[in-house]
Amino acid sequence: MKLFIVIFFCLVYQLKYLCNSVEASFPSVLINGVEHETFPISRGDETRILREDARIPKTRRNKELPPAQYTWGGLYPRDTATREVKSLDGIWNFRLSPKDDPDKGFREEWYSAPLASSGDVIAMAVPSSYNDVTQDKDLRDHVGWAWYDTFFMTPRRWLEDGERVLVRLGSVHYSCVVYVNGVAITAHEGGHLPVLADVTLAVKPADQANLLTVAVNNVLTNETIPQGEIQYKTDETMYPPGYFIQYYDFDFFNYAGIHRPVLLYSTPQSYIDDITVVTDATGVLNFTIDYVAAAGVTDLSCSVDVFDANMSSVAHADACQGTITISNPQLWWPYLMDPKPGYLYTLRASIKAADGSLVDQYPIRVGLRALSWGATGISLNGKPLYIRGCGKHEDSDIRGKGFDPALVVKDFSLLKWLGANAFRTSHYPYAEEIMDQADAEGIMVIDESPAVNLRTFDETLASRHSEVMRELVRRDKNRPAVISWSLANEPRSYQAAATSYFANVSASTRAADGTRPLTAAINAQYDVDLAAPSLDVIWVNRYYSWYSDTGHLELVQQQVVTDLTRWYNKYNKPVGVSEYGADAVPGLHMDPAYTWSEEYQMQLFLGNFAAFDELRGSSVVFMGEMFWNFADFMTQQGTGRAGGNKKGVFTRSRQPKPTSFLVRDRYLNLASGKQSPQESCRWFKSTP
Ligand code: GCB
Repeated sequence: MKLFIVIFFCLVYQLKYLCNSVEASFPSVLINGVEHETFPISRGDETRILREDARIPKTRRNKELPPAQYTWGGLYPRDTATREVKSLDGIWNFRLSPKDDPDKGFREEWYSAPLASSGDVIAMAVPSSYNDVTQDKDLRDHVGWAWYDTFFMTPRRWLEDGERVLVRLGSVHYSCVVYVNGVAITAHEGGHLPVLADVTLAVKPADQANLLTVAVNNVLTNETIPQGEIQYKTDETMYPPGYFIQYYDFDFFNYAGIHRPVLLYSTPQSYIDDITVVTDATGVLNFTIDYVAAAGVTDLSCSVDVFDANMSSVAHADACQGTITISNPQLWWPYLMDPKPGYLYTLRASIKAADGSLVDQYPIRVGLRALSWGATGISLNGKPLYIRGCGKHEDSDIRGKGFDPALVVKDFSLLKWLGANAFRTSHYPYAEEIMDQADAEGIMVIDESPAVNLRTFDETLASRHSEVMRELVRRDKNRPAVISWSLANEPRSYQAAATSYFANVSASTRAADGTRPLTAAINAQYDVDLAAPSLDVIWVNRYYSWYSDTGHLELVQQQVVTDLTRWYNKYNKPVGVSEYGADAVPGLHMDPAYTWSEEYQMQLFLGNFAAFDELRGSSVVFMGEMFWNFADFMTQQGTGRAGGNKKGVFTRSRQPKPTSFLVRDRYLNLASGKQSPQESCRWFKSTP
């Protein structure tokens, strides 16, 4: 009875709390000609907007930036015969704009002089999320603008040679404005994808330092991808005036900051802008080189050289677009499908002047492989694929979502230790350096957009979503490891508007790349979901015995089999499980298995394994299994999360939980086909 009363009062309190959180609707602002919903900057439901001219200072106003600045991060900066790269990573200066006065930095023009001259600064690591690097709760939980700056020098020879000078930020979460010497060069919306700023006209002579300032905003609204919402708490008897929170319902911490490397680089004035490669499994390679000619330059020509892994030349063509055939091709294979997985050739594109002199040169890594899909499943180089993988996060202690090469190496080492051949970039595009490693190690990738937990669907969001997909495809289209584009994770795809929304986003993504199947990780039920008709293959996230029938491990096998069979029977498309799992607190043991214990996580995995084996032996085209999650990760605070999400088979510091040994046993057996995967882990089961 006592418990009942407590629950009743909790519910009443919760309802009141919810009613107090009103969804504010904000006027929109124009940022570089694009309309954006703004964010809260004042108290209560009074809202002020950040004026366009506050974001983009006078010097840039009325100067149209080329649209590509917003959607194309350019080829990854590399040192070549014609280009040079300098890293700007390190420790920068940093200051938050006050939460209740977010436009202060714009009003006071913090970008016009070093941040240190307009107030206090702290040291901030780049790349890193800013949230967890100090002991300051306000910094961890900040909502709004944050300011970074640093100085850089431009090498004299770049200027003497009249090179283009660019700054590229691998990802800034969520939106940013980039200034050089007080001039706003570009603005970008969306984390997880590169931001490119052509600073040629903004840099000073070589003997003078340049000030690079980056204003970063982490606010998520119903118009951003992912979505979020600023909620004002207007009951001043319960909340201080103007109190608001950033609400979001995806299950990972909304880390913010400059998350990936910042590179300063040069290219010639006429430069290679993009390269597209499509291969097959016979050694045929179709290529297209897109270049931009400097004003007045007309007669450029292209050539292509292909080198094997020892950098011996294996093919050459003189064309900007064409087909070359590599004899005795060494195909790209996934890990454990061939003794030499991840074999990469180098395709070096060149553009030359009329006199034959080299103008620009850029190499990309290419894997020769053919991907096909249809009612019978997915095949690579003519062999059926079975996906053994997991969902991951870019997440670690202190750095948050900041890129860390040591972590990349460790994670690939663990993926291979597990015998995994794939991961999904849940729930946003991962760093290009991670994708490079996937190509090189033969780990297949389901490349997911940042559209996680979409709550509403409309045309504006669909066009933003399509734009993000085009950016993602353009960045990753040449990667052999990418075997699928995932449009979204757990959209509320039961809403009527989801039908046209997904038809629309699928069509624009297919137009950008028709060489890979489209998918999404769906959690709606098979009879109400409206996204699947627009997809080529269907992945579902399923938490039987965790979020439903909690504690009833005996139901897992039956429920997974029933569910997946229904999906398959309805669509006759390949199906797979993109998420299943249970939280396990490292070191918590309870036998018989009890929720949150390591035993429970193991038993739940075993139940799923049994279901997957049953499905594999049935008429269902079951394309693979991906557990959730590779490692424990940080989330927003909540009563269902104990210091973050504990569904990792590794801890956040990448130490094994017992389940990782079960997975390893199964995946290695699946890969070798030596023994039934279930056979090998029978001894773990508590019921014989
Ligand atoms: C899901 C989500 C993932 C969550 C997971 C969980 O379905 O896709 O982001 O972390 O469930 O642990 O609840």
